[in-house]
Amino acid sequence: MMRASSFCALVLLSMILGCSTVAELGAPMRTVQFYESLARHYAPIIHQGAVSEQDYITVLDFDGDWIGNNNWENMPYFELRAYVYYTVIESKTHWFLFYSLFHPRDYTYEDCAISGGCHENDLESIQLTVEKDGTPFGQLKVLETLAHGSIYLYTLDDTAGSNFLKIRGTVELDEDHPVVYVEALGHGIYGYKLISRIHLYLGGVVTYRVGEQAEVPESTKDENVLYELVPIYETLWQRRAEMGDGESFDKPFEYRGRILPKSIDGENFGHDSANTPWGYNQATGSFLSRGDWFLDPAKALSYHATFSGDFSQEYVYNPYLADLGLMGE
Ligand SMILES: [Ca+2]
Ligand SMILES: [Ca+2]
Ligand SMILES: [Ca+2]
Ligand SMILES: [Ca+2]
Repeated sequence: MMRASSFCALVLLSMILGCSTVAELGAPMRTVQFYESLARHYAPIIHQGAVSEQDYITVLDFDGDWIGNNNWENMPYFELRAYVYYTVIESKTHWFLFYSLFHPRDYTYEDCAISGGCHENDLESIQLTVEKDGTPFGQLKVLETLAHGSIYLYTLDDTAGSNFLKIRGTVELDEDHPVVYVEALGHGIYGYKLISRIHLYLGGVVTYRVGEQAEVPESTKDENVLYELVPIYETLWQRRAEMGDGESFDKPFEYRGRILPKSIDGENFGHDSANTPWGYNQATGSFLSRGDWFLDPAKALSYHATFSGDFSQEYVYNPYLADLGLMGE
């Protein structure tokens, strides 16, 4: 995987070669490094329900290729090293930190051949909204977690409130790291502890924390596994044009006149069933559209929640809208 040091070297090389880089989009090197340290500062502590190794988090290319539809088959033959995808987008008043958890399989306790509930690849995500208050890492205001068809909203105090989404609870923090709970099997993410029959009687919990290396859990009860952060912009986003059976992604959709894949390519027990980070359609109501949660988070959060104080929808740094030619539109 590409580490921060090699990423910075790549940015530097790209600048020398005159390629389009994040540096040209108004983010000098120190800013890219800052965004990584911000993402690390708030990186979630993940309590992952685990019935089997199929519940371990990893990267889309865990099997050494970027083909989506061989991941179900390859899962048993490769180490499931722990990674969490992330990105940071900045408005005039807030930072939006998006983290995605990937599993090669979404499965059921019953046999997948008869349950009808399984599919190849699985990506569930969270988003943090952090107010820029003049301190180095600002103030966390809101945690949102994705679980299947819904987005759940959690706050810290009354400086953020409900809007399209109801408040589901208070963000649980360990220092500045929000604590999240991920289901075994289907991998929905919640901000509160899950009580499920399967967790209690059949499985364990793997606890993941951000670190400098990507570890493999020793068992489904491993309480101390480190994960490495992987930038979405440098990995998944760069492959967004690779769509179709046998590619990384599939299911094109139109986002403000641009074509993007809404799914990771897959075919076991259902076609192209896992979303891309920019392909979610949950909690859109009558105001948002598919993709806004990731691509235009200031718009999405202004609809999902309310915030005391200024909440700007003007971006200082949004390389995704910039790449799509949609900044300022
Ligand atoms: Ca693959
Ligand atoms: Ca397959
Ligand atoms: Ca899932
Ligand atoms: Ca497909």
